[in-house]
Order: sequence, then structure tokens, then C-alpha cells
Amino acid sequence: MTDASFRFTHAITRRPARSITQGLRAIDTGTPDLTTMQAHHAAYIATLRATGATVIDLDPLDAYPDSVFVEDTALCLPQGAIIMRPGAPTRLGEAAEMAPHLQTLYTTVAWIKGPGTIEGGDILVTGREILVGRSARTDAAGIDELRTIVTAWGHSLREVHTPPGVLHFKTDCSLLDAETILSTERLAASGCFDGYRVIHTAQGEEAAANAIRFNDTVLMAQGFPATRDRLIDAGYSVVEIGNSECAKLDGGMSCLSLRFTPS
Ligand code: CIR
Repeated sequence: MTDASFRFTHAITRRPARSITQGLRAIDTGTPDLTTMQAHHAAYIATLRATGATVIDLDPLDAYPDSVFVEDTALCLPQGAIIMRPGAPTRLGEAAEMAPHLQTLYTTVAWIKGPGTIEGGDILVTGREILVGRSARTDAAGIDELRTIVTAWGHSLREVHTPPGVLHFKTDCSLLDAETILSTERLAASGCFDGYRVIHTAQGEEAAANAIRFNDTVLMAQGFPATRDRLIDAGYSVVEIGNSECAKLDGGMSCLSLRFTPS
């Protein structure tokens, strides 16, 4: 697997629901504004579509305040999709809401059945392996269940650690190409990316680490000019998207989509 880690024909998103004001957050920094979030979400989808991909934008789900963060509900690989088992009790039902959409696109759909939990935000698929960060949401049993599935599909899975106080592994890192990672210094210092090319987020811009490479574009949150310039200098084509409202709920660029090529 090389370019398959960042070249995709499809993405799934879900419009934010009115209940987004009740979304989970580690620290309360204010209530997200739905209208502003909707505008940011529309810009995000337009940017994905501009790469030539088909974006399936699902209807809001008021029963699940965090359901805009679809990434946590599934892991999409070239061989099939795997429905996750979110560790946040209020998010558990989001996985079953996503399953039918993936079942219409993929021949093979597997499930994390439990009792372990695992969320997509803790999973980084690189050109050579699948890194999974153990976190408050993703436990050893969830990782073991995922390992059994992906090993049978020919992948190798390596367990790493999400830094304490950080929601998800990918809160602090992103894939820029098959061999290049954007990471905070605190996460890279753990050694988990040894052997990869690493670009660090700039000092004070740790919140820029959650970006996505989608086809020829890197989508990153607006407001982190030093990190943006590092990416541009490294040759990436960057589009900045407003993220002020998702950030209030500890969300960023990767959380807002599932990215894949159906098989
Ligand atoms: C949560 O706490 O679950 C949401 N408020 C944020 C989820 C962000 N998802 C992600 O990083 N993949």
C-alpha cells in the first residue's frame, strides 16, 4: 500500500445537528455556533469535492450531538470497512447509523463487537502499517479485535500511546503522504514515528496537527500560519478551513470525514 493511504475516490460526511451544542468536550471553551459550523462544514466538503472525489453528505442526527465527527465510527481500508465501537457511551449508537452506508459501498464490512472499544480518531493508516493509539476511548481489547481483522487482510498493526490529556492519537498527528507525518513535538518525542519523515507543528500551534491529506490537497485548520508555511515549504498544496466551532468540541479536520475507495 503506498498512495492508497491518501488517494481516495469517496468521502462520507454528516452535517452537524442542532444538538451539536451538547457535544462532548474536555474543557468548556464556549458553545459551538451551529450556523458558523455549517459554513465551515460546507467549505470542508467543497474542498474534498474539488479534488474530484464523490462526497456523500449524510443528514444530521439530532440524537447524537457528536455525529458530525464521522471518522470515529469506522475504519475504511482497501480490503473493506470496519465498524468501530466508540468508547464514549453517548457515541456508541453512531456506529450502527454509519454501517448501512458503508454496506452499500463495500463488499466486505466487519464489526468490532466488543467488549473492547475503539474510535477511528485513534487510528493512523500510513503507507506501511496501521498505528493505533491507546486512549481514554480506545482500549487494549478494542485494539486486539481490530488487529485480528486487519492482520487477516494483510496489514500490520502497531499499538502506540495517545499522550495523556489528548483526546485521540490523531489529535496530535496526521498523514501527509505514505511516509510523512505531521506531528506535535510532544507526540513525536515518544518515538512512535521513528523511521518516518516527520514535520513538526510550530511552537504554540499544536492544534494544527489534526489535518488530512486527501488526494492532492492537505486540509488544515485556519489560524496556524507557521505550520501552514512549513507544509507549503515542504511542497504540499494546503487549503485552510475554519475550525473554530469544531475545536470547541476537540474536533478537527480528520474527524469530519471517512475517506476511502470502495471495494
Ligand atoms: C468527542 O469527544 O468524541 C467529540 N467531541 C470529538 C471527536 C473528535 N473526533 C476525532 O478526533 N476523530
